[in-house]
Amino acid sequence: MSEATFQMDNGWFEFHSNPSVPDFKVPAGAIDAHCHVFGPGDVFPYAPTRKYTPCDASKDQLFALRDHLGFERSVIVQATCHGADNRALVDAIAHSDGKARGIATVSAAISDDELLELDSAGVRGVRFSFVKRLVDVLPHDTLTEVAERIQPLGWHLVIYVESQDLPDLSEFFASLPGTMVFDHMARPDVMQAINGKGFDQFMRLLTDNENMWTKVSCPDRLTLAGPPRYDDVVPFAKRVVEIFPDRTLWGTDWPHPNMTSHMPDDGKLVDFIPRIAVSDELQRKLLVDNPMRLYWPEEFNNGP
Ligand code: 0GY
Repeated sequence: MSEATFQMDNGWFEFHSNPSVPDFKVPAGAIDAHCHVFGPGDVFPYAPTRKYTPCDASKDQLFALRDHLGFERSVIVQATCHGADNRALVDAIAHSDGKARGIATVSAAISDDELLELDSAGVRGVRFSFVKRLVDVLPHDTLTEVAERIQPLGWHLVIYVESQDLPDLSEFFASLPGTMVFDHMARPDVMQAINGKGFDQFMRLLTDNENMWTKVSCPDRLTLAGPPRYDDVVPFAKRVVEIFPDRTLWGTDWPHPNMTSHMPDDGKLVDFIPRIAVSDELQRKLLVDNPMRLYWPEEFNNGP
């Protein structure tokens, strides 16, 4: 156990202390497929290579929010502030009573035994971030090697990229093996037309590559119109859900690292869901079936 103490960054926005109860009641078995744990830093130190120091956001706080919002399970995504040290993530999964699975960050030097250990711990994929303010991006051949090594485990890739970088990276993404899930619709510029070049490129990528999925998460990061309704993000996310109903996931993104405009009320984020997935069937696919297929396939294949 570390004695390290960490001071969150100046001006860091802490997560909402009292989120509302959503009006939208999520379907039974709903999964928050994008959330994080931060530290606590004195137990699970933040990485020396990190680009930001957050407030602590513990597994117990995450599980309390999950229950408050009505979700049954969580997919915890390794945040860049923990680098490739997945101990906080593994600890959270271990204390979740089987209700959490994880996406790790690994270095190219990870051994096969360590990958197997992560698999036993409940990890089901690896995240590659291409967002330069968050990470020093690894060379493509290194990433390809990692992507190939996780295939025998049945894992998938989670990709964090911003839309302006898609033209340069699309070909590389298409060359990677296995299922991959884009975070936050690859962060479209919602000021641009929904039929414009930027979003169209992302939609074409998904059309052309049936192994590609996306999270329709984070209206709070994409909006200019602002909370609580995030009206300007609705058409983008709704279109994705309607065109790719079997390849979409949704997540809170709690505790919302690096927000600068506002801190979302998590209950209001849940109320965004029925505006982008407008039928019971679309909601069930988005919140239950799709994440079950990726993260708990052994249960999903056996039927409910
Ligand atoms: C997100 C978004 C961000 C941060 C991270 O791992 C991370 O540090 O993902 C961000 O700053 O946009 O999905 O949590």
